[in-house]
Amino acid sequence: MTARLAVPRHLRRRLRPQNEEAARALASELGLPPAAARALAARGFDRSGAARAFLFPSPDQLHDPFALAGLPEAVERLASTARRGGRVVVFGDYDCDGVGALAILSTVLGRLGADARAFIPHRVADGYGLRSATLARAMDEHDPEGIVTVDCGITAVEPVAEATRRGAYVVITDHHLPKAALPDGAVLVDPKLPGCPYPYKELCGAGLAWKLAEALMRVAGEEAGLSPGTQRSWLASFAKLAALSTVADVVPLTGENRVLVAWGLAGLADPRAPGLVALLRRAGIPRGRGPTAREVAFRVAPRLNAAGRVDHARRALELLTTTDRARAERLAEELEAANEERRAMQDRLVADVLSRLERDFDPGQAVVVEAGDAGDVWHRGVLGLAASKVAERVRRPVLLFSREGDVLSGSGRTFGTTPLYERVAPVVSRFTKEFGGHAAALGITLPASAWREFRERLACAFAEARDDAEWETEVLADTEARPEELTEELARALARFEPHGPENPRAVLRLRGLSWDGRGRPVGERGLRTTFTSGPSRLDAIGWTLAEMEAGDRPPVVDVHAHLGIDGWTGRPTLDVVDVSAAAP
Ligand SMILES: [Mn+2]
Repeated sequence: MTARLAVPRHLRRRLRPQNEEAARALASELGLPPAAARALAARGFDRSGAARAFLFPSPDQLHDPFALAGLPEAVERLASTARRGGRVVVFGDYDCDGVGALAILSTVLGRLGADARAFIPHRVADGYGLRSATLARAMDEHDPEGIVTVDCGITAVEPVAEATRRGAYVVITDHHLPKAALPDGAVLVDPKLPGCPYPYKELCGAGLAWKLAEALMRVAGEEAGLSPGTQRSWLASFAKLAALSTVADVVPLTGENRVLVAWGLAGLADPRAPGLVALLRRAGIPRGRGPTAREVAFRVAPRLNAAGRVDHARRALELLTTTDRARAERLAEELEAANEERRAMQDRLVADVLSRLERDFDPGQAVVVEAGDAGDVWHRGVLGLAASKVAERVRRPVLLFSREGDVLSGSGRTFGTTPLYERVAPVVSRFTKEFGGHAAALGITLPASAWREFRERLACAFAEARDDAEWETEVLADTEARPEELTEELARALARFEPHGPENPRAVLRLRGLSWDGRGRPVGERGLRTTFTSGPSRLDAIGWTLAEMEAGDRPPVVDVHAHLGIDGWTGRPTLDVVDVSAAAP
């Protein structure tokens, strides 16, 4: 690591506003340890009904799918095709969300009698989304009476017009932000459409496909010979797929998303489908329990995503839908190899970008924008992954572009809270219409001739809007706890806050004025197992980066921010340290 890239980290420590009165009521009404009740109240679950629903997520909390604008018409169209055994193309996306959504919707349409054909664009050859050329190919290949999209299409004005001109009906189901111009002549289902009364806006593509599947079952399941029990068991299997996709798509794990994920992950304790069995085994998830959201994010989803990154995502879709054990094993093995290849590609690109930045990164710059020639190193399939790795390293938003002929394809990832799309859109819209994304990530296709001017203007725009507070790391404590409160019972109550993800992080407790002798046993590369004390209390702790603090710099009296868990080895409540600092006076 060179000095140039040693960008300092700024920490901001904050305690969520506390609501003692609500916390006391929750503790007594729900029989919770007071610290858990304080954390819940501080997160806004300050009434017992809401708190109970949060602690015990269950499918009966899901909203009525028919509240989604456009959904009743979508169901009518698709159910009518299914009844007649008509053919429909389910058009998806090559990432884990798109593939999960395709698996759900093509399976349910097939069960209801349709001739459902899944179609996935190729990441590099076709590019993202419902494009005219890709859609034309799908129609030529399958000659369907209708097309239903999942996880894409809400901005595809021209392609939809072409498809309807060719006589197909089009149903768009998407969760991305619509632009001002909406596709005409199609049934549109997207919770983010202006005026859609649906109470929850954060579903991912597969979550939305699950809602559509539920509605289709309700309308057409019985005539297709599916008993209510069979329908429920199908929906439970689809929840497993929706859970993987929801975690993979990094959408907020709040409300309905969290309900689907909790249900699906619990269901994965008994995966049943041969593809899921093989996939979970390869990902090292022990049999008999479902994976955690974290395990899905780091071990399961990357394997599903790898297919589309290095080759074609259809292998991931086949894995999720096959009923053949031997085939499932074979596909899981292929995805394993694809994932290894993806990792190597990503490492090569990150190394290339970092070596450039070691030469000319200037801490004064507010964004990193780099391009390279497509090929082994600047492979389009890993631009986004590499951008987020580089962003973590230099603590700046990063955009990486791959040059192929006269076209640049790029992928951007933000750092901290910089609203990436908002910063980039006004600049990029001068050069191309082909871009989309949100606060955290975006994709851009640009004429190569625009590169220099684009890069300069973007650097200016970021410099003008620069706000270093966006790049600070916030340690947000849910509540302050006293050492004697750190019991097994509290650890169990806090475990009910799972599954964790964006907007529902693991609870953080703040402990003040603990004594520390600074000693401990090293764990892994940078970790330390240690003990804090407070009067008679001894608090076991593990800090995964704690050994980075030199032994001589360890203060004798500290404030600690930490999660509370049960240690797998000792079976005792143990602090999982987030941050240790000299005690505030
Ligand atoms: Mn998605």
